[in-house]
Amino acid sequence: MNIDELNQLRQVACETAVAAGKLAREMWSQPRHIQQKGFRDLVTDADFAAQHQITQTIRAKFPTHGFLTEEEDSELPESGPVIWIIDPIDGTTNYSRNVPEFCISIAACMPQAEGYQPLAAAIYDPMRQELFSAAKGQGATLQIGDASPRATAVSTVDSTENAVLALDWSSSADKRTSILELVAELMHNSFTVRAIGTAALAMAWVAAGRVDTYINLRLRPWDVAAALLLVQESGGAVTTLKGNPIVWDVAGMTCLVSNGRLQLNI
Ligand code: 2AM
Ligand code: CA
Repeated sequence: MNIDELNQLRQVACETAVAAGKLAREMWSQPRHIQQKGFRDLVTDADFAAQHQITQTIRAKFPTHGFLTEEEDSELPESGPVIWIIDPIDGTTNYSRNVPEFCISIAACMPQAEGYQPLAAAIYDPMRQELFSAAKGQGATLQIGDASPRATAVSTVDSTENAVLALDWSSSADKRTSILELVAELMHNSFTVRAIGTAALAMAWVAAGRVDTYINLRLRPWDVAAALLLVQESGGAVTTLKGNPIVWDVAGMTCLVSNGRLQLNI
């Protein structure tokens, strides 16, 4: 894929993420219709509305492309030369309770034998009007409001004792136990530990050097795809806890996101 094609994917990812963010923000102050779709797993009417708006816009521009979306939609084609991996609202628990930490995550990916290669990505935080975006080999940027986009870079922190570590708890009991065991150790060795509630935005913050690491033991592809490219294009790495390449799996993926300089020894 040439640079013009990559930039076109990035542009569409950005436009659709910002438009969906505006919709989510408009719906923010209205009463939410909230459903429980799984154990400790919520979906709201805003998730469905944002996803529908995003997928309709992308389908009109790229009729041959496929989709992998968090919210089920049997009308969407699953295969194509490019797969759009979309989380219409990442941080739904926060959103449903009016905690202003959530984002829209959109990635255009090349399907591979095992998993996906993100080509272009956008993550939009509508409460702060922060647009993170990247294209493969072209770097990553953060645009705040109407200001010019600026290149993002991971932090230079290279010792655990100075590191701000971000994480999320996961919904399952066994993953929470594992995270608690990790935190029991890291809490004493690190500067501090934050739980964010939106994996995609926390990973974008690693890309922007705001936090040094993010750990999650059960992420889905739509939580990871866009942020993976942002982190890589900002000089960081997304691996398993042991530092191996991540294993794409819709059932759940373990991810250690870091600035590439820290050795956590976990
Ligand atoms: P979501 O808000 O889009 O559902 C916070 O714990 C992070 O984990 C969020 O990014 C959230 O995404 C994700 N998450 C929530 N429930 C999950 C589940 N059952 N499996 C995997 N990830 C989940
Ligand atoms: Ca979601």
